[in-house]
Amino acid sequence: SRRRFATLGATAAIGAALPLRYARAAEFTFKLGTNVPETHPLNVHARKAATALQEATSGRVELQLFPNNQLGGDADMFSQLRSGALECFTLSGVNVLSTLIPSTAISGVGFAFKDYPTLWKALDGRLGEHLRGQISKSGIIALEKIWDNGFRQVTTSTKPIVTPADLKGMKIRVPVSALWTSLFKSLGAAPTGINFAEVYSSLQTKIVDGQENPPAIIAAAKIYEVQKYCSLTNHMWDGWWFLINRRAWARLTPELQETFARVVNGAAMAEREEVARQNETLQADLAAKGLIFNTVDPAPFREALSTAGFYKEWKGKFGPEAWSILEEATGTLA
Ligand code: X2X
Repeated sequence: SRRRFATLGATAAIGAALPLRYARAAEFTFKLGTNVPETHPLNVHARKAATALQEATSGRVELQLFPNNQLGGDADMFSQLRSGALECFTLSGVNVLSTLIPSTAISGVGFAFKDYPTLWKALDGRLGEHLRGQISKSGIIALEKIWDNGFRQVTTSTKPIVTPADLKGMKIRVPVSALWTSLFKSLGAAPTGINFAEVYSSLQTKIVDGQENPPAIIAAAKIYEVQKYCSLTNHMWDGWWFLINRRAWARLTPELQETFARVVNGAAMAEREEVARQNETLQADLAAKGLIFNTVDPAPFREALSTAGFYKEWKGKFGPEAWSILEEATGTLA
């Protein structure tokens, strides 16, 4: 429903809250929830997308950003997205999305992607297409370009992780996800599923001794304040799908849908560049803040996963079709 403010001159408060050129309420207001702090490139580029979208639609479409779990944790935001209370949510396919659609976790298989070129080729290609198809079957729209979170590294308050033996029995936080839990159990650790909103406090109060995330998150969420070591395990890559409630999406005209997708996918591409930059430069900053880094040989970790039957189990769960699409990009995983 299109709301016009004929007496805009008299409604100074409303007019003042909007840029002058768009001095009327937007026709479509979409809220976007994210689970990471304001300063993370995900939010920086989502804000840029909001401005670009307003310009590209002459103010007809407004994207309102709610970063840092302001609308609730991952599980809360996901149920709001499904009910339509929240129009947009950036969510990893390996995170709570996989509690509804188990197949979306396949991009998080341990040590699957060796580098960024390999993974963008897969996620912007056949694997991404396959995953968006699965998401769409559940009545949720996923835009084409996945946003970068990054290659994940283990941080702890107790000791550096050099070999799988160092993870033995370690209480480590993972997102709420069967694949993530299985990965760390297979490596001998004692993982606990916790939404990102509670990660800082659970590290601070020592509910867990460690967690795993890329440098851009360790910096934005100030995880270095409550952790001492960062071991460069690169054990998996993760990203965020830009998800949209199907009924909200259907309210946009095809032209507005096209503009929305173009602007948001463009912002995702810019975010990828920024995250890649940060993940290269942040180590020095974080080291200066006291985090102690060590490099890790991935071979014994991959071997431990094979020995524990991790690849065999997940190949069975995802099924031969999805697994072959993954291995088309990564080479044989065993
Ligand atoms: O929950 C996490 O650790 C985070 C922020 O990286 C994800 O969204 C998967």
